[in-house]
Amino acid sequence: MKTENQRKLFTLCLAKRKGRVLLGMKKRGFGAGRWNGFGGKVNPDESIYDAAKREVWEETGLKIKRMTKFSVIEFKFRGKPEILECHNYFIEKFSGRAKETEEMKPKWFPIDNIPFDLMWPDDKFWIPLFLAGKKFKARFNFGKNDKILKQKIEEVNSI
Ligand code: 8OG
Repeated sequence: MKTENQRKLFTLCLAKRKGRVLLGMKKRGFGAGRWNGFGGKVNPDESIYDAAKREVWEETGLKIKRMTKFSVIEFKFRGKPEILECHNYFIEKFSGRAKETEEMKPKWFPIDNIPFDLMWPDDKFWIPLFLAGKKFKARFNFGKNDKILKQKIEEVNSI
């Protein structure tokens, strides 16, 4: 009998304002050297939403006022049994100014100049959907050197 792969919950949050998107250069750990949104692992004792809020605060110093989920993406790496289930949020309202932290160096990018070559390779496939205000579910299977082996993106009405 095939057993269900173990799931690990993650969050990823993106802010968009006046034609620009806030990204952070990850300075250490998983995904270091890449621009990304803000997020991380969900702790066992917190909700996914609270985990997303906490990570944004820890990584940028921004206080979330309103945030809505726009997608769930599953990531699977060849040779690893677990599935990373990443819950993605659009930061619609926040207060404060993004500052550099131990983990991230933030920068606002014009939406027509997003540094896809310096991001996770899947991002160029789904960030345009986020920018267009779509909701979706997706799955990416990675092989060696983070090469995408298989992908599926499905737009949905609600998530
Ligand atoms: O706690 P840690 O910083 O290691 O969490 C990893 C972060 O990276 C988390 O926000 C989820 C996010 N992430 C992946 N894979 C991918 C990906 O392929 N694209 C993007 N944009 N983010 C990813 O774990």
